[in-house]
Amino acid sequence: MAKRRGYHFALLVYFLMCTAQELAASRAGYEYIVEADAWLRLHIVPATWSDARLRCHLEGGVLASPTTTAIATAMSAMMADSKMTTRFVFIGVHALISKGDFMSLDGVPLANLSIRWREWEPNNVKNNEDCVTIDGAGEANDVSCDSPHPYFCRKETAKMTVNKCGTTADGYKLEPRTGSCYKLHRLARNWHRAAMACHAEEAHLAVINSNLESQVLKEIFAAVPNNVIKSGDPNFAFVGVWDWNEHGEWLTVFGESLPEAGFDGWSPNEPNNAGGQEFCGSIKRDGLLNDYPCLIRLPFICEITPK
Ligand code: MAN
Ligand code: CA
Repeated sequence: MAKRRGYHFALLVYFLMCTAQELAASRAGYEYIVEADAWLRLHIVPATWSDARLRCHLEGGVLASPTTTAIATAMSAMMADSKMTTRFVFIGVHALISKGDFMSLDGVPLANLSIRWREWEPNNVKNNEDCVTIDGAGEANDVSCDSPHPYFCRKETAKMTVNKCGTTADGYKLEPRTGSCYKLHRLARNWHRAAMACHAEEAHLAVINSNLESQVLKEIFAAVPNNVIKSGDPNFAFVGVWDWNEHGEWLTVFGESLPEAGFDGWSPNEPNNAGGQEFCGSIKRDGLLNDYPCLIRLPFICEITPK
């Protein structure tokens, strides 16, 4: 009898392990590569190498390189499974530090990577090929860093834990008064980069839908003193509204007008389009809206709205 119970227990454990594996197989666009104990994501929308590098970084990962044969094999398999129309995918290998000296982003030299060049490559066409793609066969080619290609990001298992805000990104806190999670980024970015950072964290630039939410953001901003804002004006934080047509027609990042969104509280004397270039939305430390130049860097607030 005891033996039978043991058998059933073993079956149960096996079943639970299988289920856990299934769940672990894919998360936030990443796939678990068992042999490498790492997570890979193939971004199929082409980007320049530096935008690709930034996107991976903002996701908490790195533009991936085939550092082992297990990773190289997984990359080929993912490319084969995808619906891409292009053949070449950026990896983290580059020669931007020293021309011709290809290395991964973590400094591993070419000789120690699992890379095979295509015939006649690398050839540094026009002396402008400092970045590297691989094709479905896993063969490498040096290409211009400025031409867009799909790309691979890699994240370590330790950074894949989903928190109660539903993201693997850290720093999000649930606010019971609105039911949303928020994060104030202290490293300043321009408005579009800020939006990109939020999306990389499965969030969006914060959208204020009520006086209460304006009050909540005011408190979140107040908790971050001026001297811990890195490189931007500490008196403003970007949020998810913009004057998309540059004619004073302010919309949220979800396309609603401010009255439709439920909050159009501008700070006194705003919007004033100071300097004629203020087409992106921020809040002041009073929690009220201010128009601000899109290209100047500010701290910013991301939000995850519960599903
Ligand atoms: C001042 C005001 C604001 C404006 C900022 C830009 O604070 O004129 O309206 O957005 O400067 O730095
Ligand atoms: Ca303004």
